[in-house]
Amino acid sequence: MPGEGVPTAQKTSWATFLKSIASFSGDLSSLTAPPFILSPISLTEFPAYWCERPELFSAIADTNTDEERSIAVLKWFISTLKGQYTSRNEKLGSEKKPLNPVLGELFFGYWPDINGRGQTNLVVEQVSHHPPITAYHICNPTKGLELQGHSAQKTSFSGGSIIVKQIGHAILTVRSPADEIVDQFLITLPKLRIDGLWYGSPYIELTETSYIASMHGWLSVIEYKGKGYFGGKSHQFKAQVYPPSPLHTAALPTPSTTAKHTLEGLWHLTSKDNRTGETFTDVTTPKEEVTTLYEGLDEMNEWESRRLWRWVSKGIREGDFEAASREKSKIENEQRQRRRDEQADGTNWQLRHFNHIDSDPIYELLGKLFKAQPPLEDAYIFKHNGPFTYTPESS
Ligand code: HCR
Repeated sequence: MPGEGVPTAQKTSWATFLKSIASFSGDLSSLTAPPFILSPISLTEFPAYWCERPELFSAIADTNTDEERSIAVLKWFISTLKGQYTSRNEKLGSEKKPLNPVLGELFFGYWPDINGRGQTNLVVEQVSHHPPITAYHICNPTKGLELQGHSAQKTSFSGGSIIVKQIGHAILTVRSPADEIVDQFLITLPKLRIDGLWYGSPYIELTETSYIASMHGWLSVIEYKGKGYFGGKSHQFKAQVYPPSPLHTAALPTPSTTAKHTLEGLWHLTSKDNRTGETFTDVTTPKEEVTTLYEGLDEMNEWESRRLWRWVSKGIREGDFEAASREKSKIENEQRQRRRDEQADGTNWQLRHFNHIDSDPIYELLGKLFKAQPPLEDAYIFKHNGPFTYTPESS
């Protein structure tokens, strides 16, 4: 039934919200949404989804060949999708509108070293507010793994759904114990469709194609389909892994035209290797949420997401939306004042953990494997060399 997921008192504001998004293109985060659809979690926490199966991330380093490594990267990537795109439905009942981070907002976390997999550390910084851009750095120094990326979104409305084009990419670097680069991967992000709006129960479906390209010429092409395709199931994918062509040189990676591996299934449940029939991914087992370095909010730095939004989140969680909105206005006004002060002083906000570059040379090179669009992209490079030791003061 239309609107059945919407509380009676909010049906009118939901209809108004839907009308406003139907004629809107750009930054959805700036639109005011009815309370029932608000999430108490900021977008700066989302990069943690990349590592909620830390053993699959660390397994990338335990491979012996370029081919094995490319398959391990694909396995880890597919296994992150359930967390990235369905966890709000599981936790909060439907997809929700996350808190829109302020410029300079931070999130730090880690996954501990268990059974020799090494500790994995996460540093996130909101590097732009308008448009919202979130930069992240995930590293497992013991295993020589480093994932660096940024994420922004461009939204439009089509056929009753919100279409979200993800802007940004991630680069995964694998290093030897002697700190030499063994492999590098360019990871692009799928397009999202937010369905179920009419019913007030939004959920994500992934569409079109994303790519993982390695510096040795291996290329994974991942196609996403939802209900109505290949037998009508939600969250389907088919990944084809192409080996490097014999003509490939180290300077210019080129994949062959025939795939060597095909992996297929449901990204939120299980998938199989088509050739062997063996299970490829299985995300039906529990995942491991990130641990924040300091548990108590008072111990955290004032820019850390959970501390910064604490009263807004409390209001949303407890259904006290007046308090949530009052606290949100305080944060927004403080931000506006900061920008005015900077303008008056002729200064600019300085990023703490990332440097911006206009064009990412790794994106540019590895993007040639699949004719990436756009052919050039900017990037945010982690400032700290070697493992970064976090303290509330250092943030
Ligand atoms: C589109 C979205 C904000 C961005 C979220 C991203 C793309 C962020 C990067 C993560 O790695 C993956 C990810 C997952 C989320 O699905 C996606 C969000 C879904 C909704 C939200 C909109 C800004 C809010 C729309 C409001 C709706 C629910 C009515």
